[in-house]
Amino acid sequence: MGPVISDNITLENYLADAENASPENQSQIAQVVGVVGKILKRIYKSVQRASLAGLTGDTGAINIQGEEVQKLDEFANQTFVDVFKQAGIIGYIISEEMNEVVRLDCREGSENYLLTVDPLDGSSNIDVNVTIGSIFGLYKLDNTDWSDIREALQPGNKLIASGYSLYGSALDFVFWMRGSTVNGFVYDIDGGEFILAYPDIKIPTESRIYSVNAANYEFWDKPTQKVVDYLRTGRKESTTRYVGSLVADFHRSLLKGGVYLYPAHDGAPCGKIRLLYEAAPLAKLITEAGGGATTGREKILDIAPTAPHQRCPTILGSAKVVAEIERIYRENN
Ligand code: AFP
Repeated sequence: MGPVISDNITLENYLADAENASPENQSQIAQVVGVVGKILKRIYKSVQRASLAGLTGDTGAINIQGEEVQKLDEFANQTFVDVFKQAGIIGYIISEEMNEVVRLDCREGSENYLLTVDPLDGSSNIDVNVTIGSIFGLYKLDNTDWSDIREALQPGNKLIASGYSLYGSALDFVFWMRGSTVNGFVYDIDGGEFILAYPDIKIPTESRIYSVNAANYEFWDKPTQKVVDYLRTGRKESTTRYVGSLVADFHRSLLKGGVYLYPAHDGAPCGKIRLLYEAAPLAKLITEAGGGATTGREKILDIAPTAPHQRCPTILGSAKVVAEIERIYRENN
């Protein structure tokens, strides 16, 4: 799928149109997406200057996931929190980089909105100038009458918007909001605006490309090994692409077709990908684009989260390939 450039459709125009078409439903969602767009521009600027501005390398801290916190992780996380604090349009933000959900002061009527964020996905690629990105999901909670966030978390099929950015050779912003299709915007550095370049994205239903860290092969269970054997040798002209940044592998799969897998393995019984910050938002987006999203054994969008930082085996991709993978799991369990 190639870009279709339209100078007229900026992100701002697109969101204004969405609000006008359905003011009651869309207004809040469009505003949140607009603020996310602003944040992405800020993070992109810092990513571009990271090695000159002392923003590469780790902070010395270990996050709740047990991973080293990179300086850019921290910067990106703080940017999301600070900008949304100022915007006053969501009640809560929860991030891969924070232990606890953060309650934000907001205007009346916004209290129920919860934003989930992976502020910088693929952080191990920061220092080597390989594509990284941010992922977000937006929920409207049923109520705010809870003492522990775990009581309020919802499955991915309740998302009302989700998307991701790519900080690569360009800044891309791809998202879906309730009532709309999946659209991709590219940042025009000269004009300082996001321009619609990939309208109404639909993922090809078939593809020979698969993305998986095959070094884990011997640690996978038998059904997973069978799945990857099938992807590798069971189809003609199959080929592997693996960047090691979910956003980058996901984006290629979305535009060209393909499948991304991060299965469970010995030592990581739920895999590595975080349900709330990565798997669910991308599962929702790819499903809206006509693709599939599964753990192999259940639909990612049906998983009711029991903890903010929980992980799930993650398979995202072209519908026919994902259906075939589900069949292999079913028949080999
Ligand atoms: P980081 O953001 O901690 O680098 O994790 C990235 C990630 O969750 C995902 O973006 C990659 O697809 C996956 O990890 C790569 O993991 P492996 O290095 O185990 O293949």
